[in-house]
Amino acid sequence: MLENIEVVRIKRFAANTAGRDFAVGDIHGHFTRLQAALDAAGFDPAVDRLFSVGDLVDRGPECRDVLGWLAKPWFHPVRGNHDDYVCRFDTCDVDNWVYNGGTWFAGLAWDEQREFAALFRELPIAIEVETPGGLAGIVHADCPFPSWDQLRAALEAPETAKQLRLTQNTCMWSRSRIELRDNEPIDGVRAVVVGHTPLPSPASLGNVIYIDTMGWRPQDGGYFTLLDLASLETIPPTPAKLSWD
Ligand SMILES: [Mn+2]
Repeated sequence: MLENIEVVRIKRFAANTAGRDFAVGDIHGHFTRLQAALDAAGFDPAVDRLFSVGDLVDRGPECRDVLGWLAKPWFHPVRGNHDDYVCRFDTCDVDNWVYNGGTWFAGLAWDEQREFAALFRELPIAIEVETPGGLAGIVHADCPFPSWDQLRAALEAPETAKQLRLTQNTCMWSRSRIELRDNEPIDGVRAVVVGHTPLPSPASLGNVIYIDTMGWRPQDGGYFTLLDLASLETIPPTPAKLSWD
């Protein structure tokens, strides 16, 4: 039964000693374009890994392809707010979801909807990856605490269901750091990689790196950014400095 699956809310990955680790921004059903970006970077599925900040589906034309991508052993996404709609498909505000790109899901058969939801409920809220330069954290939208250790504790051992809900929702939905241009770094982690807020090029606030460069919106000049988690350099290279100034 679905209810008995043990949910892992934060997943840890040991350093990749054989290949490279990349993070990519929101995908939104554009897997052909994502594959083209990987090809351009010489991504090697035998040794390299791709971490995703989530928002795998909605808006784009290839949402169903996510099933094939979730089966790839080198593809590791966290849960974005759009992915969370899939998890809550039987209880969420469907009109709001359809308005935000969820039409593809409404067209699926009930059994398929359940299959998607079961897979998406396994997506962690946060991922941490060991790199030669220190720990890299990944969440969809933001880290709700001044330290990564606090986030880990709040996800692994929440005090109340309400506190857990608040933590998860902030991880998946918050834009307050970017709206406030909050430069305060997050302790206990080298970098926190996020998407959720579309930008013309990657940017950083403190050690929080924003990489949703709208690969899902090519008609507006969007492209996929691959962030190398060891060097914190991007493919394609980021114009000027990786920051607001
Ligand atoms: Mn989002």
